[in-house]
Amino acid sequence: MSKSAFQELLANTRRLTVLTGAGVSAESGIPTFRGAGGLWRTYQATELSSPQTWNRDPGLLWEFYNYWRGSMRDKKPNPAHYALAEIEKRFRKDNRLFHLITQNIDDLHLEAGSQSVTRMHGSLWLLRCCQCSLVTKNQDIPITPAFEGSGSPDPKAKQSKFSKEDLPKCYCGGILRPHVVWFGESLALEDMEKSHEASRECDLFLVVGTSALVYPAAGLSTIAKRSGAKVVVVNLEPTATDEVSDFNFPGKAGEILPDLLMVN
Ligand code: BJW
Ligand code: ZN
Repeated sequence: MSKSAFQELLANTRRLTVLTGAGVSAESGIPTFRGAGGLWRTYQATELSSPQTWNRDPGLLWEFYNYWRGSMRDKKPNPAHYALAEIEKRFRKDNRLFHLITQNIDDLHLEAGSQSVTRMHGSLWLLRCCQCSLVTKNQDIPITPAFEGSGSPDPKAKQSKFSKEDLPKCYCGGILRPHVVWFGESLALEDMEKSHEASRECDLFLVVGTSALVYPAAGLSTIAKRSGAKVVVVNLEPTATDEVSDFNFPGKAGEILPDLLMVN
């Protein structure tokens, strides 16, 4: 499929669903998970952020998230985020349906103006109480005064020991954790339902900047394909989605999307 064939398809699309991953935020300066930069100290970020680490040492995990929140604070949406927000606006204006499913926890799609968004893996800026499950927005850096200056990613950094008193607390007294989804944890039911529905019901499924290795997100393009949608991939590299894709646009999302979606 050439760019013009894609654009003709887009013009005739009634319902567009987009799935994004870490690659869409790479040009905002946020490292991807499985690329260079996916390490914190000697830990692979995806292995560190787990229910097992949380149960063993919540202070260590908060040290990691404290660092990550600090380094994300000044990150801004890039042309890929803005292109997706603009195409949504155009679809709305024409009474066509649009939904964006993101695996990212950085909230940059929302900052760019996207409205119909499912954050499958939660948000770095939401906390959840381990006792009463209340979810609250929180942008404090440091997360509590005890974490001031902590969390250096340097492998030689001295590991601090945090006590229960140092951790952020809910009004009910329970400990607060990041409202994100770790491996082995279930996604919120409403997010699962919305993602499945948007994948099943669309006629064009656009997959941007994800390695498509992590389920259930990785299975959505197959659901879309089996339901009759055209599947189109924008990625720097070949990915697992290529097995079901109708066409690939290789390259950087921030360079390809504004042009492909004709919003530049
Ligand atoms: C660019 C670019 C540029 C770069 N432009 N492109 C079925 C089969 C097998 C296993 C399972 C299964 N169902 C569930 C599982 C278990 C597990 C899983 O999938 N394991 C696999 C590894 C095999 N899934 C889960 O546990 C999920 N829970 C669940 O399903 O519950 C029920 C259940 C549990 C257990 C068993 C069975 C059922 C939960 C998954 C949670 C994922 N969480 C994380 C961490 C979030 C919080 C945090 O970070 O602190 O989410 S892991 C991490 O990976 C993060 C990401 O959202 C996610 C996906 O990564 P993504 O976005 O694809 O990033 P990368 O780095 O992999 O790829 C970047 C891509 O961008 C690359 O392709 C680049 O080329 C590209 N790129 N620059 C365009 N400029
Ligand atoms: Zn609580």
